[in-house]
Amino acid sequence: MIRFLHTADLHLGKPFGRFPEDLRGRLREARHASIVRLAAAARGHGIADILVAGDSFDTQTPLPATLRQALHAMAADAGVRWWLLPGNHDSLAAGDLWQRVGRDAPPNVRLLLTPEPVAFATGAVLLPAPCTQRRPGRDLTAGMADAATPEGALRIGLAHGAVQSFSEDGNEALIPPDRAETAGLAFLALGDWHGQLRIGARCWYAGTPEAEGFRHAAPPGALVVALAGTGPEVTPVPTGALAWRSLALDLLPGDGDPAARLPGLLPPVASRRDTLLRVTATGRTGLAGEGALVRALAAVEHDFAFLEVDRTGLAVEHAPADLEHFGLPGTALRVAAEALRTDADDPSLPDEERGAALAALSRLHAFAGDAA
Ligand SMILES: [Mn+2]
Repeated sequence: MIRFLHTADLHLGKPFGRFPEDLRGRLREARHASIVRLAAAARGHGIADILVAGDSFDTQTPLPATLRQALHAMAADAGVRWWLLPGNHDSLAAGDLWQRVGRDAPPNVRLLLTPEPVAFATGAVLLPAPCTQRRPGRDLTAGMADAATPEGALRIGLAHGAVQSFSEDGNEALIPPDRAETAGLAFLALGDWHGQLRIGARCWYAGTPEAEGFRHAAPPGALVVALAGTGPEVTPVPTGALAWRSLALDLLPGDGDPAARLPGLLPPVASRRDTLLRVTATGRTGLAGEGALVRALAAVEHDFAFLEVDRTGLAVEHAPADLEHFGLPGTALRVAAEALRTDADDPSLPDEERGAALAALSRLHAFAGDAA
């Protein structure tokens, strides 16, 4: 039986510019370490071949250290063979990149730089469709149907690109979702989509081996593909070192202290250093509830590799009784709070100003709580 590990979109050297400086280094390092984790996953399943369906590198001009250290990591386990396909980020237009890889690659790294069939194993042939440039503008898998392979050989396609367009005008560059069937492929290993996705029984996106956002629900990993007589058996195996978790917190006024629910929802303390967490608070709450939530999140913020709180869907309401919180009438805090409350309620003011007044009132509420 033919078995291999299908991965894609390692994006080695990705800068992760939207994250804080020190976290960027950890995210880049995790991408590099995914080489070791993929090799270990292959080993663990008794697999000798790893197919990378494009975008091994994030740019056409990776730093020399990114490139050399990646090749050294691949060389570390000589019992595993790596098959690298140029994707849209590291297309054949990056001539210098592929020249450097060709010069420095260890014997267990094979490059798929031409759309010619390549002997893969006894009875199996690879049909690579390397990206010629960032936007090739045509379906590079079109030639797979006509590719001549030995009688009875299993045909395994590798390609990088979209099967579905979200733009209105038709896109001729799309890979047809039934390409595996129309080209007589036992399996079509795709890259480009960064989440793990099954297109058909014989066609999958592997997704990135390490997550890069909160978007994809499936845990990042690679696919163990076994080509049996009845069709491929595809088994996802997790490879992510860092966990990206989303936490939804829906608040209702009068549901007591919403912050009290938080500890039960957070991941275990020991895993937090390797967790990036996004908390999305929605619903409605009072000033006290909001303040308690802000304090509860601030108390755990530094446990995590990253904590992002989205409160745009949370409506904060204030009540007359809230004013008691700011001290006696006539005192400085109380006067400031009353002025902000008046502005927050003033229908003649633009929404933006009313929102700013409410936000300031809520900050002042938290401050008064700390000062008390
Ligand atoms: Mn990609």
